[in-house]
This record gives sequence, structure tokens and C-alpha cells, in this order.
Amino acid sequence: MKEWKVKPSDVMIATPPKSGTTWMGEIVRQMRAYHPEAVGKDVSFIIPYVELNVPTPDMPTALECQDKMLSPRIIKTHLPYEYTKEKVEEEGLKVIAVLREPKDTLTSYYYHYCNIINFPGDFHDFFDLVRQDRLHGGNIFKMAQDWWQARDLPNVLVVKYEEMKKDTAEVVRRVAEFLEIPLDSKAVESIVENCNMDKMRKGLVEAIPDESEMAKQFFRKGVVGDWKN
Ligand code: PPS
Repeated sequence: MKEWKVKPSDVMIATPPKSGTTWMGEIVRQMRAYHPEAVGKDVSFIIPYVELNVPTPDMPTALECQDKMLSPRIIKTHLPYEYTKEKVEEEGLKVIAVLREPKDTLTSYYYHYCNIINFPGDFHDFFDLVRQDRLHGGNIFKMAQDWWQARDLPNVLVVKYEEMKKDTAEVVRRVAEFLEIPLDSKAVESIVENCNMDKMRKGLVEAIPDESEMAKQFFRKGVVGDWKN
């Protein structure tokens, strides 16, 4: 984060893992085409994580990828608040934080562990990791609490996954207002439609056909209250 340079038009999507990062990312990505400063409709399909630096010789680092991105850039992160605090509070970085009922987040996270990273244990084993604060994405409770406390900053918008489920169009309008992107009702409707789970799943399967199973598992159920099951 010390090396990363904020641009005034940047927007960062910050969430505890499994809280709606990808969904909000796609909403903002779709919206980006209507941004007054956008160059055409050219926006990357993949939104990079600020913290994901892959140190292999032939792979550009996340910072290098971001340097090459066209502005206005969309970046995402699961970093704890304290790492981004300076950028947010002193440099005015715009952040959309998405929070989700933690029981659903952990349910989703458990399936992520099983399906995506081959965790061999059951939910109890997984929950032991939660209790020991050993999840690879960090402490979802602390992250949610910190972003919630930052919600009154003018450059921070906090949205809940449950609100996105209940009325996606309302959230799209709120995000557009926050990002100062003018959208008419047709644009809102089209963004909502393009960001539904089936379309997003299909898009990912087409983008990475060799890993279509993973893509299907990633877009799992997308419902509120699945923890009960
Ligand atoms: S990650 O790995 O941290 O980036 O995961 P993240 O994208 O934050 O969260 C994944 C969960 O979000 C659900 N999802 C959606 N729900 C509704 N609509 C859309 N379009 C959508 N896209 C992703 C996804 O299914 C994961 O939740 P669960 O409960 O596992 O289904």
C-alpha cells in the first residue's frame, strides 16, 4: 500500500471475503462505461486485487497491472482497514465497502475453502480456523466493523449484500450517485440485468473455459440466509 499511488478517479471495492466483491465489481465495471471520463467502453474484465502480488518472473505484479489500467480504475481489496486508512482518510480514495451477514459470509467462505482451495475438513474444522483467526483472508468481523465505522466519511459508501439482493436497482442508483456517474433508468435496468448471477456465471465460464467447474462453484447460490441450511 505504501508503493501504491492513488489517482483521484480511482474507486476501490473493499469487502471481507465472500461478501459480494465480485457482484459489486461487475456493477461498477458495467457503470464505468457511462463514466464521463471513461475512454470508450474499454474496461478490463478482471478487476485486480491491490494486495495480490504474484512474484513470478513472467507475471506482472498487481501494482504493474494497475499502472497500466486505463482510468478511472476499479480496484478491489480484502485488506484490513488499517492498511488503507491513510489512502482513505488522507488521500480521499473512494471506497465502496460491501458487508454481508457474517453467518452467510462464513457459509460461503466454507464452500470456497472446500471447492476452490480443496480444504479437507468439515464445517467444524473450518470454524476452528475462524475462532483461531487463521482464515487466509483475515478476520471478517474486524473488517466489517472497521468499514462500518468509516461509513460517515464522504468518500466511503457502505452497502450491504442483503440490500443488493432486495433492490439491486436502488443500490445501482446509490453507487452511481456516489461515483457521480449519470445514469438514466434504462442504463440502471441494463446494469441490473447484466449483473445477475446467471449472466455473470456464464461470462466467467466463457472467459476461462478450462476452469468452468471452478467458475460454476464460485457463483454458488447467491441467496440470503443460506447459513440455516
Ligand atoms: S470473493 O472470493 O471474496 O471475491 O467472493 P465474493 O465475490 O465477495 O462473494 C461470493 C459470494 O457472492 C455471491 N455472488 C452473487 N450473489 C448474487 N448475485 C450475484 N450476481 C452474485 N455474484 C456472486 C456468490 O454466489 C457467493 O455467495 P454464496 O453464498 O457462496 O453463493
